Amino acid sequence: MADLKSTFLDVYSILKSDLLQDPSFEFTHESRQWLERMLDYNVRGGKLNRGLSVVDSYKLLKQGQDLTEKEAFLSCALGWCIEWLQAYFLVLDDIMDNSVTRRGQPCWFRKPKVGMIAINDGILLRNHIHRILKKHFREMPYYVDLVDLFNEVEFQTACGQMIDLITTFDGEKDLSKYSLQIHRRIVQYKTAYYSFYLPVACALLMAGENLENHTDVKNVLVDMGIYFQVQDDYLDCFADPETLGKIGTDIEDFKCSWLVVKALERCNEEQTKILYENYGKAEPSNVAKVKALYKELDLEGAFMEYEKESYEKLTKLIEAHQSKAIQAVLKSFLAKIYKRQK
Ligand code: DMA
Ligand code: MG
Ligand code: MG
Ligand code: MG
Repeated sequence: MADLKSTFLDVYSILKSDLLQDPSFEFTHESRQWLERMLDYNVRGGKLNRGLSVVDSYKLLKQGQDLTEKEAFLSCALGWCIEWLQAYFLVLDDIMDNSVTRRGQPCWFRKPKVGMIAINDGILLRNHIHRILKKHFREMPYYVDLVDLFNEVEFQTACGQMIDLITTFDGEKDLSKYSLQIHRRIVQYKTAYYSFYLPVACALLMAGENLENHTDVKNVLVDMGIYFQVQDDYLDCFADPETLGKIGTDIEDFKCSWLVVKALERCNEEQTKILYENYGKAEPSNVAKVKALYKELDLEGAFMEYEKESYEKLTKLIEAHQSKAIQAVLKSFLAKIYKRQK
């Protein structure tokens, strides 16, 4: 594992240096320096779960056979494309969510010399994915499918972000429109496809598979992604920001979070009033009242119950799959996120 991570990081250096020498642009010292700093700040610093999953999944699909040097490089490069996609979405998400920290440091747009330049940096990160794909995968038989996959998943994620944002900012703040169905739709699109389906789909394409034959795998991964975002919503309020690397803003932002939906289900009349009066306000005293109510309603208990049920449901779905290799891929994913603290 330590070995895999160091190979993975070596590939980052290669991809970065390609991008810093991209012949389609005449870099100056200054622009190259900006780009390098931006990449190191936004792409390299995460848990790398999504990226490493491509390599892990590809290995499992090859059933323990050793990867050739080229296969190892390509699976890492695809993993990094997902990390680039994630960096692109996060840089912009933090602006839209008015967030403060990410991965234990200030959000990129909060850096004094960055500000709204971060928007264009996000666009550049997005472009880099296709620079990398073109440079390293152009000759591969699955190139077109790969480009199409990244485009599809990016589209779905952007639509998920759209419904996250318009649900939040749709005129008057009205909690009564929030429900589990709406929540599910938001998180399916904004998180599940790019975080869970995409890494496995990349590995499947590399292994020569046709994605149309794997809709069952996709369905399990989408369910897993929904569970992952419920964890994200839970941790936003209940995790220690130090461990999580980010300070939660869902209460302030009036987000349709799993927690507020569950709270609405459990509130009596008086508690509902407290929630309506305090949810979606930036003042610490309002936020504290919402958090106190969440405790009172035992949302920690509700979440633990949900977590257990999801785990059991997902395990059953995985064990029903006909291929042992794919079962192994899916199980390793689930093991990585079950009861995660960050
Ligand atoms: C994130 O949703 C989704 C994308 C596509 C970045 P979020 O705003 O809950 O994420 P975070 O809690 O990391 O800001
Ligand atoms: Mg956010
Ligand atoms: Mg967001
Ligand atoms: Mg969140």
